[in-house]
Amino acid sequence: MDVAPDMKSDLLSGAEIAQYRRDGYVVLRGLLGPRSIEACKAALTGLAVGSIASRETSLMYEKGVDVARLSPEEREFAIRKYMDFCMDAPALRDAAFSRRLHLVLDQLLGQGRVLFQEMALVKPPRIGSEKPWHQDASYFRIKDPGLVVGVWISLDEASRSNGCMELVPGSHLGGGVPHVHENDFNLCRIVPGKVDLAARRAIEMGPGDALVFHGLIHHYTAANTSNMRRRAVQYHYHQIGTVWGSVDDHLAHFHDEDGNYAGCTVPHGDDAGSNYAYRNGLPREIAPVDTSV
Ligand SMILES: O=C(O)CCC(=O)C(=O)O
Repeated sequence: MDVAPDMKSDLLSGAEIAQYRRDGYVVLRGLLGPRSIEACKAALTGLAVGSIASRETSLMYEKGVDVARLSPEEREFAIRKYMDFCMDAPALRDAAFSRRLHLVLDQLLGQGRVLFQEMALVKPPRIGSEKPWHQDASYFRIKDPGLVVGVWISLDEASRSNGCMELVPGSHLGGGVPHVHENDFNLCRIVPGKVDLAARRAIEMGPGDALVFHGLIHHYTAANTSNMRRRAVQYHYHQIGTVWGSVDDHLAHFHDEDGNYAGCTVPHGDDAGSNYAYRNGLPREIAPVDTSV
């Protein structure tokens, strides 16, 4: 993307670029301005209560919730995750296309990428469950995980008490590590002992702040036991020219000591017949939008 003179201040400094290389993440404060934040929150509410039609969006609920017994308004507070909403909710698509974000990603990864996945993680007060330690690249059969970046944008204050992002700086440099799950793909986790918990860092963020993180960084969010909401949207991008591969290609990055597949893209455990179907992301071109307002 060309950089207009008035946008130069949006660029990362050399030190911040070096930090991304070394630590595997960088925080962009105030990526979304107040109007964009409100529009994103209103879109999530609209999708939850049905005032915005869900043509492609899917909703997942916290475990143990009897959705049929809840009113639409109550349902919003039982949702764990929204997926595939960009075509239904322009405000959420605009956040993914933030001009400043893509100037920064051009700096970090080179020019040209696609948005291939979107989700919102909205840990409801008191019942929002934890997301175990994992590497996002364990979910994507991409041949070079270094060409994938995750962007997690907080819509509320995110602190230790309501389940902010925690990560291990520099863990992306160790490559893929084995994961296990019990046929709940949201609970796919790095095998015990492979996360350097002593080095974990909590990244507290305000509304509109964005965490840009490498596809191989070890990260986690705790359960939300507080009375505060913790809504966030998360987008994944890969650079143009990224090659999607087979399970065998993925096994090259994610395998156990015996060489067995240990990524998060196939069902395993005692229910290998679950209805999970892996699909590559949907590649959408970026059309930059000003989200600073
Ligand atoms: O926002 C969260 O709670 C977890 C986000 C995350 O790491 C993921 O979904 O991969």
